[in-house]
Amino acid sequence: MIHPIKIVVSGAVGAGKTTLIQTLSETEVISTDVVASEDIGKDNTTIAFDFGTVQLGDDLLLLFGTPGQERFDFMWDVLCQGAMGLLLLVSGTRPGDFRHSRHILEFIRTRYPLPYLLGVTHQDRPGAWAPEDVAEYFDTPPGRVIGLDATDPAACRRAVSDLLTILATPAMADVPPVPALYPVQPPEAL
Ligand SMILES: Nc1nc2c(ncn2[C@@H]2O[C@H](COP(=O)(O)OP(=O)(O)O)[C@@H](O)[C@H]2O)c(=O)[nH]1
Ligand SMILES: [Mg+2]
Repeated sequence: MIHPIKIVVSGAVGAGKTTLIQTLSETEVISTDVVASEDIGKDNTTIAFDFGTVQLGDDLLLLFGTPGQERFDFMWDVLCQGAMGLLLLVSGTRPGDFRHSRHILEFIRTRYPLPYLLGVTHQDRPGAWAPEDVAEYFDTPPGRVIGLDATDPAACRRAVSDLLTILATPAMADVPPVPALYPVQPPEAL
């Protein structure tokens, strides 16, 4: 029996969301990348979502990647509806984005308290932050953080499989949202 499980892949621009979905997907990725209209440090940006699928054992994962730019944050709400888990990607080579990444995690989890895993990408690059150090920055247990190279299929499969383990472990799935750094609007204000 196949169980489709919707997973949201989020994170700041350049974290590796599109790359991870392209690396993992066994079906042709639906992508909404366009040429960036402003300088965001790379040529293309995702404006609505990326969508791919991957089968892991009995589970069919539906992967929805969010846009990274804040001006598209209305899409985060749309994409989180019906989701069962959140994979938040953070580039280990862009510590300047950690604060914004933490804000994204809070923004999503105050509206949708989804079980989550932090994926620290670019682990194949010299000087990348180690997952344990990012866990400390996010004030989150080390078991909720994994390091990966988003271009490596085995590493990406390990990340989503760890997230599935978290979903299946009630004690981990129920962790409260990370403490807020910013005041966040209550859901009824949306
Ligand atoms: N070496 C390496 N490059 C990566 C990794 N993740 C993403 N990239 C590259 O970083 C750039 C931004 O990735 P992208 O998937 O577009 O980021 P997004 O904005 O989160 O969708 C692309 O050139 C990717 O090929 C990684 O883990 N290792
Ligand atoms: Mg993208």
